[in-house]
Amino acid sequence: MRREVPEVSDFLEAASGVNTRKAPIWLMRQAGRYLPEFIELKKRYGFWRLCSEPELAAEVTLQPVRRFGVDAAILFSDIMTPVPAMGMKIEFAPGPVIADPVRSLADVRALGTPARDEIAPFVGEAISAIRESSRVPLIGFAGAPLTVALYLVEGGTGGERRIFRNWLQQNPQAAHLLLEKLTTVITEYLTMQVEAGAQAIQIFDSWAGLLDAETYAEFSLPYVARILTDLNGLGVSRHYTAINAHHLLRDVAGLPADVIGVDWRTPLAVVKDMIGGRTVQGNLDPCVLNAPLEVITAKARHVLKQGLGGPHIFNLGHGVDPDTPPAHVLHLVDVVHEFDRHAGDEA
Ligand code: 1CP
Repeated sequence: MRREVPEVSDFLEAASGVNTRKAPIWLMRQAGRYLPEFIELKKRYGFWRLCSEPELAAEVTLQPVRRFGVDAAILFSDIMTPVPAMGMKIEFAPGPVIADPVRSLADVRALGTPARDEIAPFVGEAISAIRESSRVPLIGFAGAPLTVALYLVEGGTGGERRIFRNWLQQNPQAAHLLLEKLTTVITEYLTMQVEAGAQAIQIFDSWAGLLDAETYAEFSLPYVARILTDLNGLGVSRHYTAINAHHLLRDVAGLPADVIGVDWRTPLAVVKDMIGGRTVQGNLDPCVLNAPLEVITAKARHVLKQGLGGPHIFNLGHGVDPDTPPAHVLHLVDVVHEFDRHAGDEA
């Protein structure tokens, strides 16, 4: 069940704007919860040890590469990994839980902005270990400031996130200070990942779509733009994905990212028209992976056709669901690899 890593990377080519013959594929949340080999390790060590022990994080990162032959690995970690060094206690059950959430201006002022090498040094060690043991291109990642802030303020997962939306409206000064601090820490954290060997950087703005366009333009857009601008010149592709963000697309398209990811609601053809030759990433509905194989084939080919005429990195429209059969993921990878984008049909 072990697959080889190809010599020439379609992923790195497509991420740098080349209209490759094959669409490279990686999947958001490709390591983890639906893979039996992950579930076994998690039972033995617990989620946080898998993130914080470099050898374990490296092993989990490479599991989907070996099993499926995906074209890139994404570091096994979480968007909340930089938060403990800022002075917040966090647990996972399984989503992030914060017993003492951030609420007042004083709470925000008390948060630290640790130096680059103090944020999560074990992540840099995991990245070095992965680069030493595999040729597969490695994606580092972070949450967007807004999305990380949501967990810090809500304190837990679930519900309609009204605590956070109320908080933004009631405490704009505290909100901007929190987002400032997160922007500083996330920029340093991502720079550290690149210095350690990450070859691309993915920013997840999973909760951007909660906001109307005006509120997004105030509380997320400028902070993401600053991170992307500061990472320019590091020689890696910068990927940004906002979820449920069809109504924000004009702003998202204007961001200085090299690769724009979208969820399954937005047709790739629409995005391509807005991003002027840059690379599009996405966007099969993760639920399709629970359908019979012939449905997966047809729907994946539909996404592939939508991506023609410019650089495309195939992905899901959000993370792999926990109940996804691994055999269906393997089938998807094969369907994507068999599609000849220059012929517009199967190779
Ligand atoms: O290969 C991979 O992609 C796995 C590495 C990874 C990544 C990229 C994990 C492991 N988490 C993430 C990013 C992440 N974490 C995001 C952005 C992407 C997305 O929207 O899916 C978000 C929003 C989180 C927050 C988070 N952490 C959640 C979601 C909570 C919610 O609000 O619904 C959860 C469940 C976690 C814990 C977590 N992170 C990762 C795993 C495998 C798990 C589950 C832990 C377990 O199995 O107990």
